[in-house]
Amino acid sequence: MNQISPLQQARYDYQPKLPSVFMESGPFAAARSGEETHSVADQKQIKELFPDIYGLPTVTFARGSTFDCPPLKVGVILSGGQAPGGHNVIAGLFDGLKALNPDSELFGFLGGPSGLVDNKYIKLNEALVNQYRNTGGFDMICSGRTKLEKDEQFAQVTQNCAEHGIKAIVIIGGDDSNTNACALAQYMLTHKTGVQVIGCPKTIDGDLKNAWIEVSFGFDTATKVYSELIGNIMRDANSSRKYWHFIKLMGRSASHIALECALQTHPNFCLISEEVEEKGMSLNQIVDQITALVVARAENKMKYGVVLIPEGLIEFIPESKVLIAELNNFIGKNKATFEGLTSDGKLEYVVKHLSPASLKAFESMPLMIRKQLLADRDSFGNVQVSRIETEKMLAALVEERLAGINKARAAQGAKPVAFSAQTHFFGYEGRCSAPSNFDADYCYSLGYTAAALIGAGKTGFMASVRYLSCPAQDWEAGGIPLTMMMNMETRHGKDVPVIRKALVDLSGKPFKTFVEHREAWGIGTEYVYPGPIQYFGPSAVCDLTTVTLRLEQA
Ligand code: FBP
Repeated sequence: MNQISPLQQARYDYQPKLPSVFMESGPFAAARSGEETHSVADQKQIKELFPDIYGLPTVTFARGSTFDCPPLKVGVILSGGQAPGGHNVIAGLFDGLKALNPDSELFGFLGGPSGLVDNKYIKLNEALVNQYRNTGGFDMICSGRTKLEKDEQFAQVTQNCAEHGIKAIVIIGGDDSNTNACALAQYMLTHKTGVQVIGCPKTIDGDLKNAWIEVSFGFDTATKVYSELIGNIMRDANSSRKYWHFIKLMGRSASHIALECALQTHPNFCLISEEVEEKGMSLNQIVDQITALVVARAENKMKYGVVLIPEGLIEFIPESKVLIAELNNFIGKNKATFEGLTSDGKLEYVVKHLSPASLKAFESMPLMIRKQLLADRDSFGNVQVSRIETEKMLAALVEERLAGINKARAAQGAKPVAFSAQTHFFGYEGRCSAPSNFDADYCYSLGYTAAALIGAGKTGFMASVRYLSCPAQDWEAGGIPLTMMMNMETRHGKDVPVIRKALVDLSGKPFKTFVEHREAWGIGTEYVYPGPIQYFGPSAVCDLTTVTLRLEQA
């Protein structure tokens, strides 16, 4: 065991808060059924694919009385990217199961979904769980990105569950992992295995949300960590007054992280991918906007600034989206030839086959980005947009644009606009941070809710904890059928059922608040320096939720 820091030692003693229904009734709370549910779209197809889950009513826990619960054997996996609080979901699940029956057992399958298929596990006991309470990371049982979606895999999972006598599986993951949880739940029902499947909403990206899942866990902590770092950079920029900082922020697709960080710190410029797509903005227009701001600030003697860029941006710029689709398609079809080429050879090969519009978009990008678009591909041959250094691309393009402007200024005898850029990418810095009090409480409550759903015999549900901007005791715990979040989408040329990603709502309060202020933040220096996450002290400081959640629930 590694040496433990004094802070972590103190965090072991932190008792996460639970909704009052669990404080009173433990996991024996009564599962009250609500309204019958429907999927967000494509009801007919979703119903046909998940006949035993579709339409099930939502569940809310109310005060209940103890019932005789047999010892339960339950398996748990962490799936996808790390998010602060995962260990507390497991701790809440463990405590909930032990409260249902002290002889219950929890199997932690290792390395994500593949552990469940390959039967790699450890049994979680009190001593082990105690070492991970209120800690960041997923290292207790680790995570993985194997897709659990084929019948052969489901059959293997069934066999493993039968071998151990496992009656329920909890899948802690994002939209894709919970889509797979739904398919597994349906498989278990179709084959009458008696194994229940419950999902828990995880992802720092914050794109797994709806009226019942107000936020996925990890978003709160990760955005606080990034906002602290952005605030520190802003203070540096405002002290030295010589750099423009271009900061890319994680978030595979949606811009929730960038928006939340902007609301917390008030940068000079922040792109929201969803707005870029809606307005059909080109890369040139984006560069023009940033350049205009650099010039305007320089005219006010401010040679510095901070720009936030969401990680998924490139796929939301219409011309780049078409380009990426063409590249994915072409490279996917010519994988063998493509992989045999050098980096320069790849460039020559693809330019011969792009449409004129995509060729123009491709050639407008700096060489480094063109190479990145061709270099990093996932197992399906798709470009991994998270590895595209858009922060460097934008800084380079602004510099190029300014060179032209400065040439014209020189001809008129005007002083050049000074511009010196620093680039950053904040992502991994926040994913394994020790959970904020909010995430520690929320995650523990989600795990406890999952145990209560298992005790109530539910399957094909996602644990839900609502009214999160209220004090924890007023939170409402329950569950929703996973089918409620689904629709049909085309993936790799096939129509498949998936949980719909929640992108930034351009008519929602968080985005509107940002729009109201962005001009003033652009030309002024209204930076906010949030400082580090606080774990001890006044509740107004320690239990603060995100600005997004507060605005959404105001
Ligand atoms: P999940 O959706 O699995 O939670 O992961 C989100 C994320 O953190 C994205 O923000 C990022 O693009 C991606 O994971 C990076 O993945 P990897 O850890 O494989 O580099």
